Parts: sequence; structure tokens; C-alpha cells
Amino acid sequence: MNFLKILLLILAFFALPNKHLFAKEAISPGRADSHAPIKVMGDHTHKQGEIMFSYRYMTMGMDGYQSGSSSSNYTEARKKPLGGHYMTVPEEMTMNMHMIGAMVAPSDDLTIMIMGSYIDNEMKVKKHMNGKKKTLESSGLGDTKVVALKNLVHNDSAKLHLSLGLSIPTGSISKKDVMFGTKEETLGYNMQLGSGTYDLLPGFTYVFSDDNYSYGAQISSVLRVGENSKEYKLGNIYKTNVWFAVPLNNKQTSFSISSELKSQGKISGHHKDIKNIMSFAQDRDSSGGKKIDFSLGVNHKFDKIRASLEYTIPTYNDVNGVQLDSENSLMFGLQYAFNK
Ligand SMILES: [Cu+2]
Repeated sequence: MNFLKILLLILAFFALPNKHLFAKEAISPGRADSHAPIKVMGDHTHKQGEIMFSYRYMTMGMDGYQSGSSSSNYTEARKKPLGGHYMTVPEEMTMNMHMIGAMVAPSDDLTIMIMGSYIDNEMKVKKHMNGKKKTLESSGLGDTKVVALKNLVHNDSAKLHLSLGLSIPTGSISKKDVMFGTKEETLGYNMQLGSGTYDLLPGFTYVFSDDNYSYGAQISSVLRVGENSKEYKLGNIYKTNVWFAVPLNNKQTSFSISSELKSQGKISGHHKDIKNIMSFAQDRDSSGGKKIDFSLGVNHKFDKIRASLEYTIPTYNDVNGVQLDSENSLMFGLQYAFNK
């Protein structure tokens, strides 16, 4: 995408009309389900003068092997796509992420969100020849996202907003660890903490609420601009999230079911510091794919603090090459909103 197109997109975003088509308030912010399940980011906007701080913690594991849309095994995971074998084989990976965010609303129609993260990765690998095992680690800041959310429709039952954001490459893409040699080597793509590129984050979110339920949908993407300093580019991400929530307990608690469809392209280029590809984790042919997840969530309001929990079960996975298989994951979140 060239610079002119990006500029036009940004100008169009701020020039969009924003009629409050009907009455004042959308889903009462007092309801537990006035925010989407916690995994969905940028799902709501704020009224002028409101400020919100959020914290999210996510833990996810990967274990076993996946090839295309079926499960695979160690023997297959050793094979290089063009023949021969990798020296090492990843066996498990865990990723823990802390995310801190803030939202401010300069006007009723415009909300600005900023989000940073701290990531902690661990990957267990096995050297095939002698069966030796090693745990590789990487941790540090992830990328930083700045997103503008603009209301298009905002009435008693329906809300629609557009979002346009930028991901700033604050996460490292030069993480190393000692593998089976004596000196540090560059870790695989999943063990790096950021994309290394500026990424555009366009999306839109629709939420409808009735007295006894609410539902919503969000379509979003991550579009990489250019190539990073290590001469590669992660695949673009296209995502659709849908959810349905029921408020209970005087609307202070809500339960949700949701689904995420995610498609990510293959890496293009090649990390210039990875000289010898030791395993599929360092091979761009084993990157990207399509997946569908289902989640169960709960939101509860304690006065100004909203606590949320969401448990995710991967149900369909179609990966490029061989990759580690995703296990169930969990996200916990706290959101604190107040008026200036
Ligand atoms: Cu908020």
C-alpha cells in the first residue's frame, strides 16, 4: 500500500459523517455486556471526557503438531518442505502476554485508544540426533498500538463505529538465545516480540442490544506497511469476531459465547540473521494459516471496575507447512472507567 492511499484512507476516516441518528445513549454503559468479550479490542467508544484504563493477561500454549488441517507428528515435523530434515524439532510453546491500555474521548464521536504489551515466550526444542532438550526464552515489550475509533451510528439499540489504527514496532525482532551450540542464535519468527513493521489497523464494529441480550460483530485487519529491518514481513491478518451476550444479576454480570475467524498470510522475505534454518519455527514456509476459535466469557461490574474472563477453544485450524498445534487459552481483564 502506498503513502497516498494511506493518506486518503485517513482523510476519509475523519471526514465521515457522524449523525446521532436517533436518541442519545446507546446500550447503557451500566450493563456488564456493554463491552464485548474481553478478547475483542476496540469494541466500544466513550463519551466526551471519559477515561478508561485496562489491563489484560493472556496465556496460551501450543503442543503437538498440525499440518494443513489435520494433526501431524514428530516425524513429519522434522521434514523440510524441499527435502531433507531439520536438526531440531520444537515440542511445546507457551506465551504469556500482559497488555495495558488507555482510552480517552476528545468528543462523543471520537475515542482514542493506546495499547502496549509485555510478552514472555518459552519454547521447548529437541535436538533429533542426541535427543537433548532445551528451553528457549524471549521476553520484553511488544508492539504499541494507537487507534482512533469513530462513531457512525449511536442510538438506543444499535452502535456502529469505524476504527483506524497504527501499530508501532516497539517489539524486538532480534531476540536470540543459545540453542545447542555455544553462542546465541536468532530465534524463530513466533519467538520474536513484534512485527518490525508499521502496521495499519482498520476495522469496524457493530453492536446491537435489546433488554435481555446483545450481540455484535467486528471485522478487523492488520496490514503490514513495507518490510522490516531484518528484511522480512509477517503476513497480513484478517479477522472476524462475532459474539452474543446475556446480562443477568440486574445486568451487572453477563455471559457470552463468541467466535473468531482469523486468516494470516505467510511471511514474505526471510529474517536476515537466520543463516541456518534449524527447525520449522525458523522457516517462513511454516507460518500463517486459517483458524476458527470458540470462546466462553463472563463480564462482571464492580462499580467502576469491570472484570472479565474468557476461555478459548481452537476448533478449526488450517496451517501452512507444519506448525505447533494451539491449545485452549485464557484471557483475564480489568477495565476501570471514570469521568475526568
Ligand atoms: Cu474503553
